[in-house]
Amino acid sequence: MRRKLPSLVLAVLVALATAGVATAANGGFTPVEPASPNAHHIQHAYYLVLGFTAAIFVLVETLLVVFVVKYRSRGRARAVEGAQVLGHTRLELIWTAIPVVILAIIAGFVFYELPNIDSAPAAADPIHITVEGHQYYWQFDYPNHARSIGTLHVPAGAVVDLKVVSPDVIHSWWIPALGGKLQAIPGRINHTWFKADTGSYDGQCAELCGVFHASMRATVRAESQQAYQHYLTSWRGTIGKQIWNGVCATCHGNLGQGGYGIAIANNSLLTQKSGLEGILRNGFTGPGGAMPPVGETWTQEEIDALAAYVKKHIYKSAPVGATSGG
Ligand code: HEC
Ligand SMILES: [Cu+2]
Repeated sequence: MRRKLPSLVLAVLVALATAGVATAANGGFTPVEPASPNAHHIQHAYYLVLGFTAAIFVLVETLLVVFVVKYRSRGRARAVEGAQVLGHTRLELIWTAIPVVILAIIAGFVFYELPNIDSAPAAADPIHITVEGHQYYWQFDYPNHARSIGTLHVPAGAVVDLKVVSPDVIHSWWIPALGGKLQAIPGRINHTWFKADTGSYDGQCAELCGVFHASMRATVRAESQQAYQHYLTSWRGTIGKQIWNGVCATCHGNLGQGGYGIAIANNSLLTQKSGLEGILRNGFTGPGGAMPPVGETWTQEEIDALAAYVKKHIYKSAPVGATSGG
């Protein structure tokens, strides 16, 4: 009895600690709350699999504990073997058949849900947006040639068709609340879609694409039709800032004070548009590391907007003697 008490206390404590996790919002066990029909259908499949695995887990663990107790040694000498059991045809058939049935149900259900995950609602007249994965940012092109970096603006409730591409390496587009992952592969065009409820949904590149993969976040903002239209007409006013924050700051720091990329706040290239354009379009490697051709697909207008922004807001903005990168 003296030896059982500590293990019992430990078991209860472990049970209490994990119960908290299990009942916390979402518990970390289930996907984020879906906000698009395809994400809803993915979640249905998830819950079906979770149901079976949870039931099997409980069954196996219960039997394990029951058997440990029931067939304990009861003072039998260590070297003496317990009763030997040889085969049980009926039991073996059952535990072969049941998994086959379970797998067939799961496969059948997934095939049943797939069309709803794969294809957008037929009647809709979708908005076509191109999603371009870059080292290390997401760029969005809208029907009227508007563009945004990092944040995708869409009207809530509209069916949005996404054309997912990449000019450099493989990335993976993933906003969990709005559906599954889709790879952005150089030389290929992939399609996915969503129909988002009003709100803001975060995601992250889901394919290791280089040192700053972790900074490759994306937000989808599903807003009113007016707010969406407003972005389409006003994007030029913010694109310089969007590029700085979404692209350059990842490596050079918010104020150009340096990080992975060198400190550039005092770099006179920030005031020379053509020189700046050269390194943005072609990238370059120096003693301070490699800068990818982050601006290879930017229009002249965007380069101009960025050049104006850095000249005004970044050049000489960081404190003198701020850390230089390495
Ligand atoms: C993936 C990281 C990364 C990103 C993103 C990035 N840079 Fe760089 N950048 C570097 C590195 C590394 C260097 C230093 C290379 C060297 O000189 O050794 C550099 C150097 C520079 C220089 C100095 C060039 C010189 O010759 O003195 C400027 C100016 C610059 N970057 C501007 C930008 C701007 C503007 C952006 C955003 C459009 C940007 N960078 C985005 C990594 C990056
Ligand atoms: Cu990526």
